[in-house]
Amino acid sequence: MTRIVTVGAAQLGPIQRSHSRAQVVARLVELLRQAHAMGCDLVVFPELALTTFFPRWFMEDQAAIDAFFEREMPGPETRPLFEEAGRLGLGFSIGYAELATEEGRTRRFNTSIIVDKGGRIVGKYRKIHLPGHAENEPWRAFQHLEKRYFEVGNLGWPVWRAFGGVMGMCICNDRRWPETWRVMGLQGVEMVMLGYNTPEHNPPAPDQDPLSDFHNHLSMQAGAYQNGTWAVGVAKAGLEEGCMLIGGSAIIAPSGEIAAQAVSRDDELIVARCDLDRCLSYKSTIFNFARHRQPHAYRMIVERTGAEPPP
Ligand code: ING
Repeated sequence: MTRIVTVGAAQLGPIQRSHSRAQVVARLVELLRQAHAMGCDLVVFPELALTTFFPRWFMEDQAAIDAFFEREMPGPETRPLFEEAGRLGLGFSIGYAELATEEGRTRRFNTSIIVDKGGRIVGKYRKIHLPGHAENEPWRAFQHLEKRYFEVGNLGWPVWRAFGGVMGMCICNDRRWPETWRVMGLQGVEMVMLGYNTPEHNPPAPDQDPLSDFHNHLSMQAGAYQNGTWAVGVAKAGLEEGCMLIGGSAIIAPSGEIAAQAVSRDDELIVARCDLDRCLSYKSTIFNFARHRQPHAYRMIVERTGAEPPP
């Protein structure tokens, strides 16, 4: 039996600060149309796909910051995306900055959703691993203030039955942490969708810059293989407000092999026919968690936050 989901990874080129949401949504709609022409069931868009990556700037005026957030999803400017997807019979996943009122207070998250072919939001995820820093660090060529502008996600890493399989999400820096993948692996995930905005240069660690693309694929290929799941990693890429973001969007099989990969740093759709039953070989043998894992030996992973070397 094969359960094929034809997936489009819709990589975005730069979104400049001057680009309106309407202009961006038009680009997303064009990518939906290309995906439909290629027979896709599902399209994955990047992290914070509606605006420029604003955490690169130190801002103190909350109204200026909140201009980058969505108060409703879909809202007036994003509804055309939902409508076109419905017309084309496509599901999609998209990342955006979420401004919500919960428990009587305003909350701000780096969020992604899964929308099914009927236009229903079937899943929401809020980014848990927030990289960077919370205070202005003017020594940097550009800031990375996700710890300032977003709260740590409060939804865990759920998975949902959709598109004939078990679907999950994570966002950008999450992909570098094996815990992210394993929590979804322990729920039987068969496809992890994720978007990223990854600068080529990381001011605190310039030695790693030449390996930015390698570390991107290493993280996703490892996560996919070690949990017997497909992975769809989608970049916002290119020179965005003077900051070069890596591309390298890829669709990765449960074997860890790259099934499709972007070759530009612009808007680019890549497509793969993903047979979800390819997960079974890994989940039933080498990564049969029930048969092989030894949680009693892993307690330190949950009980300890930072590394504590011996005296
Ligand atoms: N971006 C980066 C990522 O983890 C980062 C964080 C910045 C990593 C610079 C390395 C260098 O891919 C986000 N948005 O998490």
